[in-house]
Amino acid sequence: MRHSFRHSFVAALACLGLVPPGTAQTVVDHPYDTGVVATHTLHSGPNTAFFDYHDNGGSAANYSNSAVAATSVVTFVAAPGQRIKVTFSAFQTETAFADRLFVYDGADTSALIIPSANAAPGAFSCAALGWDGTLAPNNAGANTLVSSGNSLTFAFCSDSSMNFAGWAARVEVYVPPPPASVPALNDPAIAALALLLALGALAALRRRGSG
Ligand SMILES: [Ca+2]
Repeated sequence: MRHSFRHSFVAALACLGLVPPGTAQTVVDHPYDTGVVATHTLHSGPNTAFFDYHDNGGSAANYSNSAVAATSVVTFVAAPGQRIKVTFSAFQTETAFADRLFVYDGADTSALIIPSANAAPGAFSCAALGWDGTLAPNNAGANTLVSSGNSLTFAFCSDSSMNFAGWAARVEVYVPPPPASVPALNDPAIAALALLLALGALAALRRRGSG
């Protein structure tokens, strides 16, 4: 009884759009200096599954100091032909000497970087083009990344002091928006065309009447 009530309650929330339609495959915490690229593959099909992706401290703790970008790497992969969307719900790293999340549009860190506007901030810092502060990585609207292919790679760098809450993001298969709909009749261009057609028809009727 209790279970069925809970099930109904969740279903009702889902109808209201308050909970996601899919279920997280698993929680992915960013690797910390493991030296091994962690690869996570999304199940095929939109909204069937997603990853909850966090910094190495998970959802509750700050990220660790002294993360080395070269050995703290994770790659997300979707089925061939699909793309990946990442939506950040939280993002906070140090800016003073910059702890940075790097994003690469491909299967490893040799892929094209999705750059921030950040330059390298100093001797104790991480490299340029990584994302820091409270501006979450994005290339498709605020807080949102979309890959051009079927994989996306993240690397994280932090210096030896000062750490913050890090990030929380959802990683899922990208669902492209539907193609543009038929233009509405109130579209000015369509209205002008309709007017021209009507005038033409009127002129033809007049010619027929006078001929
Ligand atoms: Ca730091």
